[in-house]
Amino acid sequence: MTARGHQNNSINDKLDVLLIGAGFTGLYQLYQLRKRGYRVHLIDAGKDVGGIWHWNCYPGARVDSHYQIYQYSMPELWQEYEWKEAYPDWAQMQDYFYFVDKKLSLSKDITFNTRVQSAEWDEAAREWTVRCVGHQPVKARFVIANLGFGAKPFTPKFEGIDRFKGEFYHTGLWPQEGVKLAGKRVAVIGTGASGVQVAQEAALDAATVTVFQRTPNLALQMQQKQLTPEDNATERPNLPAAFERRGQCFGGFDFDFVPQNAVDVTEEQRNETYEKLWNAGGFRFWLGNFQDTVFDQESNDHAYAFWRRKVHARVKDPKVAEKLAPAKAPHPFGTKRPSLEQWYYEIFNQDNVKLVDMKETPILHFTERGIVTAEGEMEFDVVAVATGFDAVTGGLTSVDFRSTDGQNFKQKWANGVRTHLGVATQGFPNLLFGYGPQSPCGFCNGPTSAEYQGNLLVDLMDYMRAQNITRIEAEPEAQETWRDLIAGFWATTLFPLANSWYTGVNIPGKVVESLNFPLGLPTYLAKVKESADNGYAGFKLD
Ligand code: N01
Repeated sequence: MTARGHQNNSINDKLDVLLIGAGFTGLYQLYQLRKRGYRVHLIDAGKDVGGIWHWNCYPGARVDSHYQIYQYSMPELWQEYEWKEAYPDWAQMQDYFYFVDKKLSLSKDITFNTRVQSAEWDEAAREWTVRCVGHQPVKARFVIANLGFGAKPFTPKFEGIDRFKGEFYHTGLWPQEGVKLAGKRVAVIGTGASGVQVAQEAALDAATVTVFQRTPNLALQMQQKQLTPEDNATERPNLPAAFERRGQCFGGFDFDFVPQNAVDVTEEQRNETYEKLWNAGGFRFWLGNFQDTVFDQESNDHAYAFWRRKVHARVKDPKVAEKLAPAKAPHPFGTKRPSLEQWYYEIFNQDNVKLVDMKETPILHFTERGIVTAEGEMEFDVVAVATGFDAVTGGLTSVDFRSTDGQNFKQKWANGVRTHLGVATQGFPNLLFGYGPQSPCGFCNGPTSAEYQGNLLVDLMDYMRAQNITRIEAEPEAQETWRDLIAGFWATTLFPLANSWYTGVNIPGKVVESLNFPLGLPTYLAKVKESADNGYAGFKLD
């Protein structure tokens, strides 16, 4: 994989559709809309295609979905591409995006290195004027923002951070040229998916690794596998069925929950199922577990106890094991996104790896040389800040999109997110979003959502074109119905008991609510179909 240079295509004509974001979602729409004859162009702040896989290049960054379903379903792509690992790393993902770009000739219709700053709606002309850094304003009838859920990295305000003389990087803004960790004293702050991966990788050759954990990650075994060309060839005939299955499963994977309650089977049956799921690896112990796991505390306790036993068996020091997998669960299992790990727990058996429990010994402040806790100063060469994102809404609230009543998304959603079907908000006509707030987003495998939601958006464009409709806006009542559906369901689950980016609680001052559509992809698709079959009910079209 080599870095590529792009000419900075400029946009001179009025567009039918301006897409923002060159990840799985935006690229799919570019391909589909162009094929259907729309004047469409895409803008991205990054230097190249890939979206989150362009930015997420920290050591150890790796996909948490197996490759079979973490790719596009277009035959010209999957019939040819060779995967090297069952759970590909960021470098392979970048390579995959370059392959997709080449096969589908996408980047000729993309302007890179261009961050969208603001956009205003012209009611008379029925079009958006979109302003970007380094480009003349762009006019488009429709804008589709495909900004992903991790567009806005979050760094807490650690005291004295400006004094620190070492290297300091947020995992979501990791330098593209890489950072050498070998032989260095590395701190990792945060133990979400990013923190677990970077800690695990750093422990291979860093001089020391200090992991600052506030909440243990209930991480699951990845069961990584290297793939030969023969493995790829053997698996290819199975891919169409796996792609098809994605639309039928809660999380857009090719497996679903066990249609049984954990509390309704014997202990022996339960453990047999757990063991099978565990050994199959990936998210199966989460999204393929008993159907009552995230609804029923007793069922959840069984899953947690099984998971805890597995972790304790791998960590030699019982005190450290207890910090990583405490007797009292930090939150119900599965209500905060588990990570996939390969040798994460074993790193704590190494002499050069230390776990700091931030609940007992929080970071007091930074110094020139490192970090001070109640136990004293620790010196570091590199600090990897893996503290997550202003997730799901952060992309939209960072751009100054102005509604018909002059508000931006931050103001509009000051009392909580409101959308219809997770694709549009009242007051922002002709502005649609993919993989956005109140869509399956955070609960859905990315490429699955890119295609299924992409099809919804493309079909909607086709419908409007066929009916000569030039304006679409979400209806306020439909937004309230959508919001109530989400909130009502959320309250029946154990999810509200966890502090996670699923609810926005990780960002100071953010409204705490379910930011994603939590009823699963099949229910989402049924709701979309219901609206489409009724002339896109819930939208005002004219
Ligand atoms: O972020 P996170 P992430 N002081 O928000 C801690 C996707 N993803 O970047 O749990 C100290 O999950 C925070 O602690 P706590 C994936 O969907 C995918 O890891 O709030 N610590 C937590 O440990 C994932 O879920 C992949 O107590 C602080 C961590 O920082 C999502 O992105 C790879 C703190 C943040 O965890 C986000 O993952 C990477 C503070 N002030 C990411 N503030 C793959 O598929 C926060 N923390 C491979």
